Amino acid sequence: MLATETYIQRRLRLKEAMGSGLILFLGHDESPMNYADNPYPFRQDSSFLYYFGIDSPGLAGLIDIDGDSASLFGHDATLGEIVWTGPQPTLEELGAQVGVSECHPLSELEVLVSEATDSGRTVHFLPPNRAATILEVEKLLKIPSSDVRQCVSQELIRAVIEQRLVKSDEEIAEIEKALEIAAGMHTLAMRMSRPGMREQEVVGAIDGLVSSQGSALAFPIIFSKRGEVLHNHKHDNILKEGDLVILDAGANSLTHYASDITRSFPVGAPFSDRQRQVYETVLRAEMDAIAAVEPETRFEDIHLLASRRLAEGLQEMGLMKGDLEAAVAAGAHALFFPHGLGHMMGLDVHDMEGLSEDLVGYGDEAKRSTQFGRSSLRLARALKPGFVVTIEPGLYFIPSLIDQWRQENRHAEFIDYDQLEDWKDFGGVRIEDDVLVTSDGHRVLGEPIPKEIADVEKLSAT
Ligand SMILES: [Mn+2]
Repeated sequence: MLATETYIQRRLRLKEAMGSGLILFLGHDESPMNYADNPYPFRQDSSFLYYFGIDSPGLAGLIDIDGDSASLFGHDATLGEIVWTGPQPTLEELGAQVGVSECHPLSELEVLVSEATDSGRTVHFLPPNRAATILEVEKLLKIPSSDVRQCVSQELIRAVIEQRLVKSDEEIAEIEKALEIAAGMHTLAMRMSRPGMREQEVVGAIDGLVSSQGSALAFPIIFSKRGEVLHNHKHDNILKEGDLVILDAGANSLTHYASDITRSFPVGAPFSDRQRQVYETVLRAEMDAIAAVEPETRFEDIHLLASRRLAEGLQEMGLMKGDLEAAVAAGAHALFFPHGLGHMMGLDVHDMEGLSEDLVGYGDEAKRSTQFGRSSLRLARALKPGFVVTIEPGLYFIPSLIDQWRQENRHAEFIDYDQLEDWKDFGGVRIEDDVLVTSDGHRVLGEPIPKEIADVEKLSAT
């Protein structure tokens, strides 16, 4: 948990940003895997965590904008529950940790919310991420579950996004703790990956490292020699000498701030010439994109800069041709780079994507492109000090996409399809770091994790 004063100040700022009414934050409940007593690992709702900080199920928070108060709703463990769980802090004790003194049973929330709506007051709430929360809103606010998503408070969504976008020093320190765990995950994978191993062995070891530190994964691990499958969650390949693998993995700090790092490395051998060419191109794009991070620069422009660097490398490899500026504008490079350069990061690895990907990444100042590749860009807006973003260019050789484009002769003036035939078994390379926008530029967060070829080979190819 962060400092008590942090939660008090966050609620105060939110209250000041809002007009009137009540703000309702519903925490998550346990979610059953197969029956109620066998739940998935608990994950609190991120906005509840941000304003009320308590990492336990069965809670709700209410901020009275006009009445100048914040209350916590939940229940004290019964003796019957304590037999199974051991002694638990009381609701009052939990509230005190986050500066809330008004603590009530959950049943009183329903009464308070009913009274408020009956007297014409607005009850603001955020888009629920879970079906169970939608049903809770239905019960509390008497809104049919099918209408809940249409009734969320746009004013609240905007105010929360505005506030959570800018990270404090306390939050940056948490993200760097999460990065320390990620560094361990990546160096462990580089050290242990050997020919003859199944990918899952490496995944299991990384997972164990995270768990042994009392932490959890920020998102499911991507570890594969089939790096061209962007969100590849299968780990059933056997590693062979000279395979190039992608590891995209991050952990949470104990307060649930995320890290998100990608490295690509060869198994049991130095980079081959071809791997080196692709890797150096991606690394150059990544480093140039990081160098361009500063306040007021539009992230979409950095995406385009990275895209140009990738296209230049592809031209050197004989895979792209013609006017590269025009090729990137037309989206031809997206055959090899079909995703966006990065995203916001914070309490969620794609920060606040559950509130609105467009409002977080584009706001009112940018509009999402419909072009293949560029349409997947999650973040386009101008950067501000305190933003934490990922920079994660990649190059991929996706056989089915190559075949389809070749058949359509798509962007044939920019792509040498004959040369490309020979690359269809390459896989992919991605390199990703987490970057803080500072008042005069940027800072790559966390201790450096090897990414220069010599350093990667030192760890992985021995
Ligand atoms: Mn990422």
